[in-house]
Amino acid sequence: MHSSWLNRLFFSLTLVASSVLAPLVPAHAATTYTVQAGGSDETGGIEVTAFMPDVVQIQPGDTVTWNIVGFHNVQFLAGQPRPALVIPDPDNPSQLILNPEIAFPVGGNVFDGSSMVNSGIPMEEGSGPPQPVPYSLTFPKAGTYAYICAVHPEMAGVVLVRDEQPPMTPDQVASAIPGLQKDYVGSVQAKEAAMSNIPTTTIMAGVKGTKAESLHFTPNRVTINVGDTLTWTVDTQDPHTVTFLSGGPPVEFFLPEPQASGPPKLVLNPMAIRPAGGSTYNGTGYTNSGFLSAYPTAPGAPPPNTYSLTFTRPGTYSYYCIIHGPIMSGTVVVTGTAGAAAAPAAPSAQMPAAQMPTGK
Ligand SMILES: [Cu+2]
Repeated sequence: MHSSWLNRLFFSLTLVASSVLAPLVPAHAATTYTVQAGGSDETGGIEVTAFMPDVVQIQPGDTVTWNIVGFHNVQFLAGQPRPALVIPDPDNPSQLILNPEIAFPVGGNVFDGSSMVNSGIPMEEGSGPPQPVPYSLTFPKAGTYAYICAVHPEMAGVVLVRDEQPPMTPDQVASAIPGLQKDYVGSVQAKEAAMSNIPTTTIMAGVKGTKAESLHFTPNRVTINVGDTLTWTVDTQDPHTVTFLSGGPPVEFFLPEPQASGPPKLVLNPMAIRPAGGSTYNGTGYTNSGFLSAYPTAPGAPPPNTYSLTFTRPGTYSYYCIIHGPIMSGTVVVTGTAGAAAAPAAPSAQMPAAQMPTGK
């Protein structure tokens, strides 16, 4: 009796309140739109470097959920400069670390344009295609909000927050994603197919298509003669290494250093990023290109985007990229007679210091 009377009072107050407030409140229920950040083929060997779709229009109060697929972040800079992906460790400038401002979350789950927010990078280990990791932001105010993936220089998006009805419903936005991903992955597959069966001494470390790139060496297997030199070239947004372990153990790219508080420091393993083993290879010893990138890693220096190695002994040699792991592997078959080639150059030659990444 008592409670039903209260209920009725509450109900009528609600009616009054809603009729008074109605003209002030946007005429829609808060809605969530899903955008995919990055993507993959079914093997994990081709990564999409796009937000799909890269422009989404919503209304004030709506939420965007990004499903982050792979090594990407979602970062709204809010007027701050773009952060460098790799920086000198403030506590020990002789080592390089993954910038914690990119690697780990910053800010909450509401973005009004006033200060930077960042999803952080999902750090999932494992083989096979990456699994989606969601990140959500609610946008209370109308505006035009640009954002980036701080890992991939060409990966950017915009959230348009407008009072009027958006042109696409959340379902329409979601249903556009598979087609975009297929097109971007397909652009890489077509390029790889065209490059695969051509005899060559030049190998692409990653093949760059339209808003996607491979984690493959292409051609993946080459046959050369003793004394020949192979050259690897990088033009992708991702950096790579060309690394011959010669039967040694795999090398970690990150050496996490636990901190007194907060997330670990992600130190770049010097063994991964520095060249080793010289300019010739006889099938033994740790031989590494060091950090290869299409982008300069030191002010005024050219990008460290090529690596050459001369093969001095017949055999079948496998190599891989330390940054991307076993999915990015290749094979060199060297034919001929040992000793038939000219004497190899001194194996102690070092790559120039300008090729070391500094995060600048
Ligand atoms: Cu990215």
